[in-house]
Amino acid sequence: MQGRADRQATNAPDSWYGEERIMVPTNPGRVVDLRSDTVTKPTPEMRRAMAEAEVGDDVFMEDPTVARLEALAAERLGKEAGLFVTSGTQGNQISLMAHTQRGDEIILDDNCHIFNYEVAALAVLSAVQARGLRGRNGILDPADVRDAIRPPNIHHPKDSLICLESTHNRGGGSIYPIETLRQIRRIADEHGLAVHLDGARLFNACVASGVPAKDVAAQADSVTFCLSKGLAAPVGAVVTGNRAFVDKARRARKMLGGGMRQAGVIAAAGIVALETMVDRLREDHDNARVLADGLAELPGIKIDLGSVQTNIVIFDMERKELDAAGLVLKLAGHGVKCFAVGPNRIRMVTHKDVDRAGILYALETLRTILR
Ligand code: TLP
Repeated sequence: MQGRADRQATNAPDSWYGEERIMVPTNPGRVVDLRSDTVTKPTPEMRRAMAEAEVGDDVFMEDPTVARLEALAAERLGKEAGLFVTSGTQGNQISLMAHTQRGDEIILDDNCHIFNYEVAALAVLSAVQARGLRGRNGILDPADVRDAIRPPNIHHPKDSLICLESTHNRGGGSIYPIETLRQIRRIADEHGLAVHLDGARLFNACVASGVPAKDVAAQADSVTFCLSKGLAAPVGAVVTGNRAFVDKARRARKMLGGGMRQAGVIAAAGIVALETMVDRLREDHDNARVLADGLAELPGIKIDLGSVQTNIVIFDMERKELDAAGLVLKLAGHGVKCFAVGPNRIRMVTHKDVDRAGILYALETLRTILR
């Protein structure tokens, strides 16, 4: 049994389900890290750009590299302005703060990141109430959204915002169909609600679906996307929207201590990420497909192949003697890292630092364990 201090010191959960942060033995020989695309390391080009970045004080709005990244992000998404933030979580929470008033209600799917993995920040920072709906692989039915919007009444909270997520993390990397987004946008407009899109993996969705980022972003008032997931920058996300929204968001960022100074050093990597790393996400999707197809052939594993649309692979264990946490531990012993996301559910995420050989090794290891 490890002490609390030990567990906190690792700061890398081996499971999001049940007891967290128990160190697992890893095979020092070979490591295939499928825990998340957040583990990707910056490319040599990013490191060079960071070393050479022109910088200034970004709280004074004098950092030319940050300004360039924000303009590039806004342009890619067809929005008026962008704001460089420290993380996807910060981008989402700043957006909630900018869109809502204390006591409002926000509508979201109950499996989304904002509701499950942001430490209840919506309640703490924005003092809003969440109305969780059950989506299909995280994708909401527009009719459910319409039904959830409350008519004005002295007893009711005011519904002010709909939050969507694409690709959807706990939905297994699922993509919001553009027509569904359009329908939800129309419903929001009819009722005067804003729409925020958590597009942490927006470019995975765009590359896989062929729908341009601008078309997706047009369905939302604000969009956050991450630079430090599949795009492999070391830090950061960008929030985009119209100028008035971004002005509010900038104040909220400052309030949270997210006003950074010579942030061009990290923004430089974000520019390289946007300019060079988007198209290669296809490789991650192809690897996820190989992984999913291989998993489908293994005994005691249940996987919905149709749900694997991008770089996230979620599957269920159907064995009495081995639960998800047990399999995670066994895999880690062979250097294959992944997370349990439920008692019998495991998530694996493909990314640029795991190549096809790594995927085949992970499958071979699974085959050996489950034989
Ligand atoms: N997701 C992480 C964990 O926090 C769960 C991961 O490994 O997938 N929105 C979505 C849809 C996300 O998946 C994440 C990160 C975030 C927001 C937050 O991004 P960061 O980690 O930059 O705060």
